Amino acid sequence: MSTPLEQWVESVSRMTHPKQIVWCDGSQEEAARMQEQMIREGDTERLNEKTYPNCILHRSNPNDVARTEQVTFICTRDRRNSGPTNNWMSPEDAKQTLGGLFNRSMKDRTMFVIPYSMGPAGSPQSRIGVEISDSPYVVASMRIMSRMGKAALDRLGNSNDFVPGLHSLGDLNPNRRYIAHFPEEKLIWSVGSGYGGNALLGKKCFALRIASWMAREQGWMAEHMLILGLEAPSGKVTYMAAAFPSACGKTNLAMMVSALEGQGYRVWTVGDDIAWLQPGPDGRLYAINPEAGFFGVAPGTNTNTNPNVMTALRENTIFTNTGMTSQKEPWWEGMDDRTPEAVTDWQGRPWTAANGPAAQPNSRYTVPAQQAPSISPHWQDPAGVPISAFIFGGRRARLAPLVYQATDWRHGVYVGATMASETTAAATGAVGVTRRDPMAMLPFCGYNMADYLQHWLDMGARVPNPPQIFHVNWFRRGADGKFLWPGYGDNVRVLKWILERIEGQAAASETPIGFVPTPNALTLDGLNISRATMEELLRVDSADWIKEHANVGEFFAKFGDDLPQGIREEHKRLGERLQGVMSAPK
Ligand code: OXD
Ligand code: MN
Repeated sequence: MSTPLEQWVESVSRMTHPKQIVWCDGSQEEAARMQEQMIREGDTERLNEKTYPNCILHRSNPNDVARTEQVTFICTRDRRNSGPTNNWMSPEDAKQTLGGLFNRSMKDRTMFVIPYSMGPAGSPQSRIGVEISDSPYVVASMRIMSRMGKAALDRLGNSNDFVPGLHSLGDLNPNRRYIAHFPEEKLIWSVGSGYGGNALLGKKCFALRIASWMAREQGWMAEHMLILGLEAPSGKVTYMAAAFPSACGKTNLAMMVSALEGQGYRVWTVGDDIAWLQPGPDGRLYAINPEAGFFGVAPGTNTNTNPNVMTALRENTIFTNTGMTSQKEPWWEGMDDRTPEAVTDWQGRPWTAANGPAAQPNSRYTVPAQQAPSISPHWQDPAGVPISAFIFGGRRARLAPLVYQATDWRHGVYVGATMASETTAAATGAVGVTRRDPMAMLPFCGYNMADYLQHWLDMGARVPNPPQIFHVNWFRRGADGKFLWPGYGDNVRVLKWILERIEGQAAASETPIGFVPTPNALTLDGLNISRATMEELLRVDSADWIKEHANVGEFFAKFGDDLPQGIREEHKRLGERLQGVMSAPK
């Protein structure tokens, strides 16, 4: 009798006709074979063995460098359950369209069966997935990003409790590219792209889109959040989880070298992109990082912005679409002060500035989490870590102050639901446009976002001691267009205020949008920042917020009657508070 997994593999092989089938075991030898195959295929080079041991540089097809949200579908039987913010196709149509593209798509290729666990060994929160792919790059990347191989297969045994994900490169034609999710069947089909977010199916497709659906069914949460621990001088570590849209600095914040280390404040990394959270026996929310590696944006990463990752990525790392020096070292804009001579650009051509940047703006490093000097001793704790604060944030040149605190859970959910950010290169489309992105989940929520917001409200009632909720904005600019806040390691000053608020200590003034620090409440020792700049960073401009409130109203209108009552009420109350301030005697 064959197992459910064997039956699925057999049915996929009947559809895709691979040259051969390889079951991946996750071993070192297998990883070396994948590297050799990629190098033979001509899109990958080995980097300098002395300075970057066991590192490779992969160059993708130039038309395949980011997530493609316009061809990402949530295929529910009833269109309503996919909601107004997702693309929808009926499961039948999706299977027919994609089925045509999978038909014989592996004819001359090897089909890899990749069993993996999202979440640490022994954690009741961990889940098994199996990806079938014809890309050795996917195998090599999944080995870093998840616990891949024999242990996952052993844990699965004869069970059918796994999320199947089928991936084929197809012909990489953007017109024949589809990333389809069937949440009712817990199934993923992706064809026509080798890009991480489209092709490493454990990450966005499973750990966010399918998992968010499972989490709602089962009473937990799957969120686009980093997880960090802030150690105080007493040695006590307080854990926080933060949701920022793609390429807004989650990895840098999670791995920060604190500017207040001399005062005993230190940051430990648990995860940089995804958190799975569930209520613990003590009435708090506990988070695990389902991933095992970091898939971070390279440009702008350097020894100031993220020294920990710069140390981590000196071995066993896959670089994708960065430039390369004549010494066969990876290079990207903003890596250091030098402009090395004779750089090869991300498309393998001698780099000249006329051809644009040496590194593609969304070029990436894929590195084992274990290699980060800041990795928390608890990052693989099967029970997870207890979360005391949720932090929402985005890129806002104006409007949002450096930090503010919601008044309670429901208001905090509203703050998350009204998040917005100026877009970046992590997804295809225009860069720099403000887009509403509730909880940074707009591209990743596997069901109707109105139901997702209701699930957030419900979780507050289910967790007696929920995290307190904050909002940050590292990206506010002055009249001269320059950033007002130094960011990076100095962001610990904001985390310290958050910690003190949780402990009921730090000073704040109440404004219509929530509690904002008084100018003296942040620890600014060693930072050269004027009082006027601090005031500007913390300013709440009611006239601007009234415009924002109207804009939020337009966004919420998309959900019609499905918008949860609790969100509706918070929206109304914010409007009243803002009007109250505007009409108050000056
Ligand atoms: C990512 C993304 O790669 O959010 O993490 O795009
Ligand atoms: Mn992300």
